[in-house]
Amino acid sequence: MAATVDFRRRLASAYLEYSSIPDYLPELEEDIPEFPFAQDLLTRRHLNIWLGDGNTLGKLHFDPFDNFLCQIRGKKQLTLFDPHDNSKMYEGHIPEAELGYNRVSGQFRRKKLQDSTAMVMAPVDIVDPDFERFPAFAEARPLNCTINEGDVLFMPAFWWHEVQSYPNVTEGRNLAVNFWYEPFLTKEFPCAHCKLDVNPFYRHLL
Ligand SMILES: O=C(O)CCC(=O)C(=O)O
Repeated sequence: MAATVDFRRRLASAYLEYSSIPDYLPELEEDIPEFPFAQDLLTRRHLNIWLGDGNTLGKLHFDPFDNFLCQIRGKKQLTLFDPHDNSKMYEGHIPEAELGYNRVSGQFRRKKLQDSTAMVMAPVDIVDPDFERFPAFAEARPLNCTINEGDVLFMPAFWWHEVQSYPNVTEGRNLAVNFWYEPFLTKEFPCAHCKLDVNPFYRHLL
């Protein structure tokens, strides 16, 4: 569970994100069958739930898994960048912070920094990029995509994505699940300058 603060819109949201359904909500798993074409081809590593009030912003990052992101309630607008643009993205391993909320002041304060490097983030604000600090980003080409209820987006591993969620109008929530698979194209990780290649795990398919 994460508390996401969207400073741009001055909203604080509770967001159940990156949460493993088999670990935390196993009773749901039988309602979420895998896509047959993927089941026969790819090896599933995670099945995650993403549940919030729909006012959350997932900052620019990538994950080392092939991803089927399935939108169930609300919608998500994604900005995507090809991993071949990596030299323009200023890849960094920005530790996530644990925040404490002060009810009296209504302020969040940083309690500690996590030491995980699982999250690979770009420091660039894609809405208002600072081209003096990040000049190469001017050459990166974004792809924009919206997924609505019932849509599934296939996002190959290492594709950069920033995700703005919006609530479903009648229920005021955003719900998605995603299947993360062992990636078909992979690279050393974390390694900003390494190139993608066929994952030896799948060489038998070639
Ligand atoms: O929906 C979000 O807030 C982020 C989703 C995401 O990062 C993912 O599917 O890998």
